[in-house]
Amino acid sequence: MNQADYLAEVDHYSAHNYLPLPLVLSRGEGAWVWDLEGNKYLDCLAAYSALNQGHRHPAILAAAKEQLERLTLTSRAFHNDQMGPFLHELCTLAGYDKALPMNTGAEAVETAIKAVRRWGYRVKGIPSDQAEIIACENNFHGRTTTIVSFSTEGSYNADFGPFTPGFKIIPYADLDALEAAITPNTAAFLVEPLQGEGGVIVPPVGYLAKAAELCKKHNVLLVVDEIQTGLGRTGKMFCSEWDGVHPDVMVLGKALGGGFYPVSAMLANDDVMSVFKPGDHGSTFGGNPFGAAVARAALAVLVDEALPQRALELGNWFMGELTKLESPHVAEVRGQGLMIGVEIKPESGSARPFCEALMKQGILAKETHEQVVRFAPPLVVEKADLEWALERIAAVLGAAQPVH
Ligand code: IF1
Repeated sequence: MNQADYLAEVDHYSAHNYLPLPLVLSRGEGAWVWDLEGNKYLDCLAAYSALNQGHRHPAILAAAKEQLERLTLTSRAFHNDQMGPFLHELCTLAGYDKALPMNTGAEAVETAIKAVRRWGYRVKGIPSDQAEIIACENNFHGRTTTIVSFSTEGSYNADFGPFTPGFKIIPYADLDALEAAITPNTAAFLVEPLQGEGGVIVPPVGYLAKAAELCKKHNVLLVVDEIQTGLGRTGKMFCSEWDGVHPDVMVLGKALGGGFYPVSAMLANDDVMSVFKPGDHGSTFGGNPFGAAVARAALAVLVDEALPQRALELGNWFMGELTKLESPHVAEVRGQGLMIGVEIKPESGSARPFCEALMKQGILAKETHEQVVRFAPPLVVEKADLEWALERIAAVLGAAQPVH
């Protein structure tokens, strides 16, 4: 089969819930991927930050192979010898008493929603079924029916109702709105420390710290979704660290699975996590020995290779170079670490044609929110790779005429 055959097959058999760039990948290594014809591309999306450690990192590959040879799945009806060490290492790294392992990001968010609601009733004393969770405009926390209930993006929730009640929406990075929205029935404030899908929106310095103070003052749990921003992406192990915040509840996913396997987790201290008793919550696959072994290796790589520091240094330099391009099409370059958004001016059209032009130059980047090209390569990317990319990005963004 050639590329056209693969595209036609997907068009025929797959639900049309995506509009991918028209290329078919068949191999990956580090920050690079290859298509069927052997053309090479620099992966500047990194599976939306699920590939922070790069494609097929050798240490994670070795751990995965070793575990595949021994034991892959037990269910939580029995113990296995990987889950305990995984949760121990994760809790030590992130500074929490306990972690609850799930698979996808959305499942970890759902887990957090259940935990904070139950905490609201059983610890805070909110009357039955009255608990409120505050979330932000332009949020992205996943695609379950409950999570899209508080999405403000029509395409994520139009005609998927009726929706789960109990969520209040406030503008992002608005502390007055947060304080005004808090009532005695507020169990939690759920927030991304930097909005990824929202268009790489970096809140002002101090926003999360002040939000944390407000939450503390009103006995509201701060739940930070670090699924995309966590595990090194923004130049710290966790983006919350930029503001010196240790959230009451943290949700992780994506890079926790090292690009091999879906692994997610909700982390909290005992005061919150103790609301779960045997039988209250779970997952067939959560905490399975294969995922746990992969995640242990994925975490070790982040630490051993100091990937947060690498993201910081490369990100600062790369963002500076992008800013220097002075492209006629670029309204703003913004980001943190290696999570960078380049906003295209409305008069230059949408971001999509720029992504298509970049693809032809060997760079895979994905638009978000119509106007933003996102650059978020694996954190193992070499500076020389980014230099190579910059020349091509300059050619695409520097062209006097918008590319079509
Ligand atoms: C897709 C977006 C990114 C997330 C945060 C929870 C989840 C995600 C902050 C849910 C997932 C993914 C989903 C993926 C594309 C990607 C994405 F464009 F959709 F919004 F990264 F920006 N919290 N984000 O970013 O995690 O259940 O998917 O494991 O195609 O939907 P999940």
